[in-house]
Amino acid sequence: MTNTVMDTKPKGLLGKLGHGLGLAGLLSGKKPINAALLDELETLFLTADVGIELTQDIIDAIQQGASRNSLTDSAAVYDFIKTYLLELLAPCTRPLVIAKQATPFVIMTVGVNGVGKTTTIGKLSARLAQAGQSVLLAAGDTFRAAAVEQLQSWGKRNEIPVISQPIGSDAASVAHDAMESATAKSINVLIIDTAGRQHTSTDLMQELVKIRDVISKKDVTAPHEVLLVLDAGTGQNALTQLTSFKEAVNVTGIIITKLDGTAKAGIVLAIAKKTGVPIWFIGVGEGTKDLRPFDAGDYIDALLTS
Ligand SMILES: Nc1nc2c(ncn2[C@@H]2O[C@H](COP(=O)(O)OP(=O)(O)O)[C@@H](O)[C@H]2O)c(=O)[nH]1
Ligand SMILES: [Mg+2]
Repeated sequence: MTNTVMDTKPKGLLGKLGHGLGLAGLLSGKKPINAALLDELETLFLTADVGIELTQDIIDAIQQGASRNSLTDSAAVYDFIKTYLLELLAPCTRPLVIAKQATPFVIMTVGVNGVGKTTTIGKLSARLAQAGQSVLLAAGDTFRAAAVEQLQSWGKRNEIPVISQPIGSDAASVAHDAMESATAKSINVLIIDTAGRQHTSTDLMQELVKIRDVISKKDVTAPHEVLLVLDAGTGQNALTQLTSFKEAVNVTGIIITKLDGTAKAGIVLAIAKKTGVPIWFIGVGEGTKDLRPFDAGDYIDALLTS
């Protein structure tokens, strides 16, 4: 038996997305498909951080459609783009599912410094607790003093216990303690926070691999998920992060944060193009409720019109 936590439909995403594509305006009416229109489209895509590769793919596909006469005007292009993007996102729209038989179900959270890992863990743990799961958090960012306190304050706010050790402790040892504690207390979900910065990025990846190994030693099936947190505001840089974390710890799900404010929402498409890994949630603010299940249809609607 499984239990999904993606049970609520996002509402009002339209007002929350930062910088969309604004295609509805450009493509309304029945304008001819010509070089000027394609140029404008290209600029809109690139400005919204869709990335060169995917932008080129879409423009090529439109050109092909136009030359085969299957696309005859701008309104048809709008529908075409919508369908194209929905298909692109389809493999990434799988919810986070907490398998009941895993005790605990372990989610290891990774990502560079400042992307929103700790905040996202706070929001996610609140959501899980609300859905009736018992949750335990592990303060695996032992690199920064504030990081442990930040996780503890989220824990306090939502009455969720937090396992921690003093700053500078071995993060793998925190993970080990947390595994023991979660097992002893029959906790459903253990979420492990990690550092996003070490002295070098090699140190960081080595530490993450070590944490992973310690978890697997306690339960060969764990970690059940490896969550990568990406900040939409970092633009194309997010793709580089995706590649390096995937290589080091085999990412199984993504949460994209800071899609509110000035972030360019097209980055979600670039991420989808680069990977079939599910995008479980998106972050649209700093509050507990600002974590929305990723809904491709809502997202595309907001992206195209905002
Ligand atoms: N606007 C906005 N801010 C966010 C979001 N997620 C996190 N933040 C903020 O980003 C900053 C860094 O977050 P933090 O969780 O400490 O990042 P970490 O270093 O990866 O753990 C904090 O000020 C958070 O409040 C989001 O979805 N939207
Ligand atoms: Mg943190």
